[in-house]
Amino acid sequence: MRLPLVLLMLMSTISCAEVNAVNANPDLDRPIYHYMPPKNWMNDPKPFFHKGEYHIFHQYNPHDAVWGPMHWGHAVSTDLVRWKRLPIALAPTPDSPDKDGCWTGCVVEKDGLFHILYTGVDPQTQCLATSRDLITWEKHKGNPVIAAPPEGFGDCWRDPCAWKEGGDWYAIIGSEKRDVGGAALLYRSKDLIHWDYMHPLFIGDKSRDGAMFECPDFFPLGGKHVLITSCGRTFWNIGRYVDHKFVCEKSGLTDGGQFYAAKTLIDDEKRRILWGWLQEPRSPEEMRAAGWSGALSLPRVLSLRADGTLGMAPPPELKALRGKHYPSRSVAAGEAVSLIDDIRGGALEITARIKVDGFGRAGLVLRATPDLSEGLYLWVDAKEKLLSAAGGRLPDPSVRREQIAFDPSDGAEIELRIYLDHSVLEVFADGRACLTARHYTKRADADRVGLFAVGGSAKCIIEAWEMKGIW
Ligand code: DQQ
Repeated sequence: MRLPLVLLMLMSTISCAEVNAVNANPDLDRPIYHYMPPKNWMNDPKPFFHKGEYHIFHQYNPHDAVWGPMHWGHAVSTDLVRWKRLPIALAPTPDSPDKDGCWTGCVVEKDGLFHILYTGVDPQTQCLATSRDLITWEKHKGNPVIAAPPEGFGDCWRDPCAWKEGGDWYAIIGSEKRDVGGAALLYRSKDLIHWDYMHPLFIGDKSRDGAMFECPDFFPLGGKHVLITSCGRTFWNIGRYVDHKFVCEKSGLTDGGQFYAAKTLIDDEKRRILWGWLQEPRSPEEMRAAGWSGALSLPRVLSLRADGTLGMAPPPELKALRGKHYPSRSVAAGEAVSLIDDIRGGALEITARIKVDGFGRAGLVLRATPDLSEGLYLWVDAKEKLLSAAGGRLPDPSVRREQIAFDPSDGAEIELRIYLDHSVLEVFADGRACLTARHYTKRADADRVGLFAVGGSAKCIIEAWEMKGIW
């Protein structure tokens, strides 16, 4: 059953007045085309697709702009671009297994009923809630459905990810094998209520992908299987799924920057789409002063590349947000930053095709002030074989550097698809590496775009669009 929007707004903790107040807020750092709750804290998206609707559930603290007692916020989109905020789906229940928070999990449909499997705290246990309409959720009376971790694994075990296979349901739960690495523990069930522990689907290596797995996600892609895990950063692992075990063949980072706890859905076009939590490298005081923290990344359409690595691309739907067009032009970049006259703004999509000759460093500066005393630098370094972003000044914009391995190979043209949304920068490099950075400013004139090249020369073809807000 569908509820009218007005009714949803009334049921929600979010009022129209609050939404309007947010729209009128002149905050220079607040994104306008990335989904966020109107105020306070969000993290960890949990995507779910049903009958033409993209649902994003997410961790949400409705009381404060810092992490706290976790609720499940909820939003829906029919076009992957514009989101409608929906009422809170789950809130902690006093004197229950989730009294201290409803942590991350997943949403599945079984026999026409929707189920959320999630982690209740504290202690960490796995709980179930059901719904007929994805809006109103009822917690299972017998929670928790999985009360304790198996022997040999730590008490930190959370964030179930479930799927149907044959006639059975399977779920992995993120865990840790002390002194070894993260673990994805595999369970099986007939009814989503009674679960039997089987064995680890996969155990990682703590020197490579961290001591514990948070928010695991597991799915088929292009004839292989992908296991996404998060520990400090979010990793992809591609391999084979054999006898209910995952055999990893290749791994890498989904993003080198402020992007975490990524999870996916599959839509009716059979696209596997990934979203992550855009983190906020700000102090609690700064987050409280802003009144908000965290955003949903743009959707990333996944593919298996010919070299066996993970491909990530922005979906074509994002073009609906394009406004004023800055036509394609060729610019030669030199040691000094050259600001481009006409391309300006806090919300831009930019396509930059760069050819780096010699072992140089070449890139763009965004959110630059006219005097270049501030700016967010994004560059490819052919010698370091890195794609990096950092706020500050040239030649060493090193205040906080985000980076990811990226080999431009000498003389080749690379394509950077850049999405700037005030404090958010998301970059897709050649469809094979992604980088997210956050950059804050107090200057309204920090809206310029420029190009530079150091230690070599660079030719750049650049095209841009202003981006419209989604609210
Ligand atoms: N965030 C949740 C946990 C998860 C972590 C708590 C990852 O369930 O492991 O807010 O960001």
